[in-house]
Amino acid sequence: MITLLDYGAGNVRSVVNAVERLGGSIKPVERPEDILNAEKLLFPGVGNYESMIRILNEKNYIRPLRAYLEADRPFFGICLGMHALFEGSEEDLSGYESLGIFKGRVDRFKTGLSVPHIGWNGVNLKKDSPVFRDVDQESKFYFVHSYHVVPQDPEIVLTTTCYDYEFVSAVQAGNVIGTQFHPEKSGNAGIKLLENFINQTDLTDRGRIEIQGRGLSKRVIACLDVRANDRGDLVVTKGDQYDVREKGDVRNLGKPVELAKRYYEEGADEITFLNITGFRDFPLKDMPMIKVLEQTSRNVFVPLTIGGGIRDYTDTNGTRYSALDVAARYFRSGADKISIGSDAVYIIENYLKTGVKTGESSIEQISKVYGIQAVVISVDPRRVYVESPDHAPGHHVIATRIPGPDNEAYCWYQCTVQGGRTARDIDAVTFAKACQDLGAGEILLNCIDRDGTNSGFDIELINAVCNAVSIPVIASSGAGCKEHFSQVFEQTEAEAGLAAGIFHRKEVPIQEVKNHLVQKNIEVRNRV
Ligand code: 1PR
Repeated sequence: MITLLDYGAGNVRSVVNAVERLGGSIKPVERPEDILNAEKLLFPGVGNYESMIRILNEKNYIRPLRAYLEADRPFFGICLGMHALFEGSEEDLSGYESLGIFKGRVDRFKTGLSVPHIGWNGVNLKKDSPVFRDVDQESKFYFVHSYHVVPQDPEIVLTTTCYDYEFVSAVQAGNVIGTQFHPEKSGNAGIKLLENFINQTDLTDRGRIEIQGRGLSKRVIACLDVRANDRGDLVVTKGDQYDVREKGDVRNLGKPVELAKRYYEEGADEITFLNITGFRDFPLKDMPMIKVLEQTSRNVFVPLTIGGGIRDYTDTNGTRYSALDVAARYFRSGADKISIGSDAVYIIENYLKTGVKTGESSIEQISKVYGIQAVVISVDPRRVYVESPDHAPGHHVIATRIPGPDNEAYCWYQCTVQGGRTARDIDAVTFAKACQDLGAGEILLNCIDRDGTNSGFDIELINAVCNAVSIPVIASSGAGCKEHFSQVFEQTEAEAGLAAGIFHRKEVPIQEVKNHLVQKNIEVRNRV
């Protein structure tokens, strides 16, 4: 029996699914005494340290948790669940009592690389631990965090990982284990770690060893645009420059849950669902995407992003739902990240007018509770050609190598909303910078001109946005062959390449993309 410490802001569904897939059974902590009665305690932590430590104090969990840990009882903390073992975090200004089991603190990354550190990275094993038994040393694990632990005692370091510098990515002292990465989202390697924790009776490490891992991988993401067709069936569709209809019908490329499982098994590093009519339907009405997430997260153990319709709503009865309510429902159903599209454009337009961070926007509210790493902004820009930069005052204009219809040598990228239907007077570079300001963790950079064309990613657009932000950028739209992925990773700082059509139409298997990237010496996660 595994006792699960869920403080209400973690994506515990994936952890539950992983443990149940291993034949384990889960009992949630409901009262402080459940902690001391636990045989083995699993603490998945996602989001914001301050919220987590406040909730642990409010629920009177700190003392029983400290007693359990000081008795060296079997414990596995994930991400924030590991941070909680230390004396405090730079992320926490509240001054709430922390567990202080390990001497040391939690610091924000000090690096010129993108923060949060999102993606698949290797680990350097420092101790021979039963937890890593039969785990392929070439394995990569999924990280999504802006802070990392800084232990005072080197003896507790179980693994380190390299991201600009070597940071501690897992700790172990006796039966107390913590990992920065998410084993429940790290494919078979992660599942094996959890299996070792569940099945081993004696977890204590066997002393020092030295095994070197490899660096952060570029991510290959499969994207499923989802909507109801004219008969009301939920299908995976695909636009051609956002037009999803073919001979009058909504293109039907398959069922969301089945396709997502296939892509996971083919080696996709993440799966993104976009509910493309979300801007007009109320996602919690008949909750189509909720069921898709619940079913998908039972068999897919890599990060799931859900977008479409993340905004405030008032339903037909006049009941108001905030974007945070919608996001919370998605997180509880198995999502790891949410993606905000149209609402983000409206938010940024207001923010740029006033320069004031109200704390009320969906971007700020969701990142405050779930952490910036859980908030993706999906932007849908299109090229607007101009004779000179003077013809686009207030916009970020680039000199383009792809001249316009009237041979214009300049262009800017205009943001759109409602699935590209309405253009807004704001450019994608200015927009992306402001989104980062408000707490977005990642930019999903679509491109209407390239969407569905198989003509390759818009390298100029991606470079313009990557040069403007320090958070990860996902290149999207236009992938037509495996070479388009090596091109975008060689010519831009994009940390991920996303595609839809070539995967749905089975033109290029994901594994073929990865094998090609390996041949081009581009770091990828090649063991699923
Ligand atoms: O505005 O918060 O409700 O979010 C709506 C979301 O749905 C946005 O993220 C928007 O990008 C997306 N969306 C809305 N309408 C469409 C459409 O196609 N009619 N999809 C749409 C946009 C972008 C990617 C696509 C890549 C790769 N699709 O999902 O998969 O461009 O395509 P490719 O590899 O086939 O070229 P809100």
